Amino acid sequence: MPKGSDLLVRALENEGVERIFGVPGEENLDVVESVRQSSIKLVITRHEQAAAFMAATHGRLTGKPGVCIATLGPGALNFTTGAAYAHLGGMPMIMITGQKGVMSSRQARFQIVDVVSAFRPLTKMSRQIVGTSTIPTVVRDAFRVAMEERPGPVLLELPEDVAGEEAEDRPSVERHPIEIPVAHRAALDRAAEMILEAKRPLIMLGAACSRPRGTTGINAFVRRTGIPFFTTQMGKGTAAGGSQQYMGTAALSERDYVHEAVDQADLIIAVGHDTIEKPPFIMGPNGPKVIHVSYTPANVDQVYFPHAEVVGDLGPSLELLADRIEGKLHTAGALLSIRESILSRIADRATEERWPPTPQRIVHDVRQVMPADGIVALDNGMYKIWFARNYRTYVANTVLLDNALATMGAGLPSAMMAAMLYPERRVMAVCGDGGFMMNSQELETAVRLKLNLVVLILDDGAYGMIRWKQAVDSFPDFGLTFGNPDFVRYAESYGAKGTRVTSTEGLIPALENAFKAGGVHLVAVPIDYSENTRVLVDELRAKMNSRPEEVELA
Ligand SMILES: Cc1ncc(C[n+]2csc(CCOP(=O)(O)OP(=O)(O)O)c2C)c(N)n1
Ligand SMILES: [Mg+2]
Repeated sequence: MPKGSDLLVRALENEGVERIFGVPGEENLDVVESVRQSSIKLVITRHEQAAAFMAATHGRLTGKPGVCIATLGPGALNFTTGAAYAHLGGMPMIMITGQKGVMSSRQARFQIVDVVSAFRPLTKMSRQIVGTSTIPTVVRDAFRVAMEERPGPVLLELPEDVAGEEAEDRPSVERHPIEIPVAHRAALDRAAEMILEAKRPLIMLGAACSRPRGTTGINAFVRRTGIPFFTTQMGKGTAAGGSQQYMGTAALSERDYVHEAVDQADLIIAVGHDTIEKPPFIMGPNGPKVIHVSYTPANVDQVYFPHAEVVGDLGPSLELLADRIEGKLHTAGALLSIRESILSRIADRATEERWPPTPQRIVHDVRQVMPADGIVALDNGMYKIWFARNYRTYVANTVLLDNALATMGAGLPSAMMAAMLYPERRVMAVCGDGGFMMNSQELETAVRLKLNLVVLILDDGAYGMIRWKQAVDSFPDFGLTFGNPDFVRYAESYGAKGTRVTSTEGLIPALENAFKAGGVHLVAVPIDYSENTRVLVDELRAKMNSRPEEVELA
């Protein structure tokens, strides 16, 4: 007779799960044994947080939930940041946590935390499995809830006595495809009319455009309409960044060069925008009209209150919208005249030779060693602004950044997941010295899994972004610096390779050699952050006559 844990693992196999990430505790041991006897691989991590980041990134990249496992109490609570990351980022994920027996227990309240309640605000669904007979349906439901728009995390708590209990043999619930409905004809007509009336239309591609299902329809819409576009940080690459219609990426909320296009537009078609992102532009009473096109209706916020909505499956809905306007748009390219001046000022000084290298130079050099389909996974720090703003993307999901929870610590685990899924592509984690050390223990996991991965560490001996904001706000320089380990020896102690870059022209060869050598390779480079103030404060202030304290980044 099967046990509860066998039914659970069988249901996971039925969902196509290939790996489970995590750190088991004694309450998970029946599940671990069932996994051992299954086709699923157990990937042990060195911290539950990293397992949750990996599972979430699996969901982000494939559209299918990644699965992670932890014990009760302390293990489960280590999932909280990963849950929030998936919840805000719209990434499907299933967390499985253990619990003491519910039918009888000889442990009093030892290690017991109300995990199901703790995760309610961090998930789409959080529930305990109370008996073996419901396992097949609960698991199927959990996967559906996690995958449905808007995707996100689900927590299932499996008490150890339910896991170990002999169960009636029940088949898993069969999966069937569900197509997302397409936008209503009336909504499409209304939007088409607004677009045809616009004199200076602009498209914005947001986070939901990065869903693996949708990118072809988005590309075609941009091409067929001829309207210039910009992207949010999480929408990068969703229509070929090299196309002649790309106007830039909104890394700041206002006053950047890309906002010259936003300020002149009379209509913005906001495709797949999700207000969990730091606002890519600020709507005001006198600004452009906005049409929201996405899988789900818009949220109304102080800075985002669209005038019309087209809700439905993105690709097919955009195709129907393009059918209505293609060839009739006589002013589609009105804003293209300012494209060159925006892009050239953003690319300014990208090849400067000063030592240590500037953020612009590092972004430029990383782009040189990454093929079009290479994946850069960013942690959170000052450099994220520079990569979002300056790194050109040609393929969706080739810059994995978190402009939603914006947590430190996800750079390395998310890069590891990308390397597992796409072993044939170059994958690089780009981390600050602060964020890297938050999950650096996973270097051991990466080495054990024999991943090919380059980890670029930007060494400024500080929580640089906060230190910079402190200076911009005229506070004294205080409390934000630290010492670092010797990154080369640190890497070597894990069985990885390490290189320290000692000249600006040495960065590209170091990265090339690291990729060519294969395995896990850490490359540390110092960074000159004086450009933060020169460009993001002084230059933009001079341009817009704005006050530095209005620049909101962190
Ligand atoms: C988990 C977490 N803690 C704190 C913050 C606030 N924060 C944002 S950026 C930053 C500094 C990042 O330092 P580092 O990783 O070294 O990158 P740098 O800005 O120095 O390049 C901090 C503390 C955060 N976003 N996430
Ligand atoms: Mg730093």
